[in-house]
Amino acid sequence: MPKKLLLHIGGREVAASDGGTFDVINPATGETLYEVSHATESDVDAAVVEAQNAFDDGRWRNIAARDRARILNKAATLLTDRIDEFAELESKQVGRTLREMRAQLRRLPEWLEYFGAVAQTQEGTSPNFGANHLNVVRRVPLGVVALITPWNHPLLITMKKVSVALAAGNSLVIKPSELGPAVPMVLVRLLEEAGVPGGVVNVVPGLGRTTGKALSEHRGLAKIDFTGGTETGRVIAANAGKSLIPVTAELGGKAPVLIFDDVNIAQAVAGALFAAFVATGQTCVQGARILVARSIFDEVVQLLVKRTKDLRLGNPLDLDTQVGPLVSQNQRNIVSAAVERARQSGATILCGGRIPEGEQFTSGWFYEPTVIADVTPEHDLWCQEVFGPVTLIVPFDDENDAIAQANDSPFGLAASVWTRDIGRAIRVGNTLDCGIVWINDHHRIDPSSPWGGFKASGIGSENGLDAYRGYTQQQSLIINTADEKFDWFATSDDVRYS
Ligand code: TXE
Repeated sequence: MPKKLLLHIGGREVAASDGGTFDVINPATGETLYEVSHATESDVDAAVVEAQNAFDDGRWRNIAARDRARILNKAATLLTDRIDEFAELESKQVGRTLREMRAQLRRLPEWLEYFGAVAQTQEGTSPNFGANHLNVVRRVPLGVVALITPWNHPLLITMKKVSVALAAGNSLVIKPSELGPAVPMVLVRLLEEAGVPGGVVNVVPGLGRTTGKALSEHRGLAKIDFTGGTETGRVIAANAGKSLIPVTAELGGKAPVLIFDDVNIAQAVAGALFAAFVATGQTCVQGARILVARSIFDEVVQLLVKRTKDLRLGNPLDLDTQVGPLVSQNQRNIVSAAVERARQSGATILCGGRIPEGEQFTSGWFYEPTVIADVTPEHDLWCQEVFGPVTLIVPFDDENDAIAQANDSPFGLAASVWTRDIGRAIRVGNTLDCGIVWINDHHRIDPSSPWGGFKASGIGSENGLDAYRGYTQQQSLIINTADEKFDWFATSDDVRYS
């Protein structure tokens, strides 16, 4: 029997106002895991109203920063105690391997601790306004913020946004992905158990075209923070524009992995393999184009293909499994259609490129890890984000050619550069047109380190001090300290005019 999940509004669990539900399916088995209440437009409105009431009466934002931080630290401790349970839930609902989810979720308490510390160490400024005035500038929270999150790292991405939004004193309405709402919903209960007052964090699960649309069009919001596809990002940013509110958007990518000829080939290939296939390739920073110096190209191809064929595909709950299924039938259709188009337009499928055979794969959305050669800028696949276990491998002639190929993309989220030449690493890193560049590494993240894209990969960034600033606004208090009369329109001479 699927478990029931309700909306979370005003500190209470409630059914959708029209009784509607949707199902969450385990992508590895096809089993229905949850029957989730589907928030209607009026439920979304109720959630925004509750969040606004919580903001207006100051039940969270007026708590001293040190006490807010204590509550966030308590939530971090509660989360640490439940990592294994949450990792298993996460793995079942989106098919990410248990070994990945344990490793990822173990880090999440750091976000609560980091932003709690940031909130406590924030200080205002006092610009030099002049002799007769004292100017105090401080940062205040925004109000009700909408967090619209995807399915690929359900809890990590929710945590990145929730921790900073709460630390800054805002009230929240979260619309988790319809494919992975369970763990974000359990997180809310955990936050309230730690001491976040009811009404401060509200959750309205539902489909994007209904609940997500209603939330992003709601005129009671002070900000929208979105992670998802670029096309959805454009729609949401347009809605934010109509309300004249800021939007942070973390969107698609097609991250290049640049491998120069001075590397240790085994290490660089291990890095490229991780970049391409962690999360079954369903991450915005997936190493989707592996660019390799021509002199070592054949050797890298040979080893990469061997290592890719050796990856263990299977039940994500099995700790030996290295690659799980795709999140949904739709996502597998997108992946397999992209590979077919490439095949038909002359690309060479070096390995994978098909649905695996075998009893264990029949009821899930599995796809073989795939490496493709002979893809040029004329192919769709050069720029198109596949969001699956598919990577391209392409030779380059020299540093300039590598940079030109890497930057030839509408996206600009991330890249990695593999070389032992420190000068080259910095030179190339500085020239890449993207928000995150790893040198001899890929996909590393820290709550203190900005994470955001250039070009069609997004607006603004998560993590770090800038993210905190993005959840606050400046208020300038200008205090008259002069003991003199002021009357601009007075007719007598005994007053000061300026
Ligand atoms: O994302 P969507 P989907 C990319 C990836 C993937 C593609 C589509 O290429 O193949 O996006 O994936 C909500 N108004 N990424 O369909 O639709 C939706 O309910 C308001 C990259 O899953 O963007 C969910 O909560 N909200 C990515 C969230 O938006 C709407 C992660 C993301 O869903 C909405 C995921 C609307 N009109 C996919 N339509 C990354 N950057 O990591 C949908 N939503």
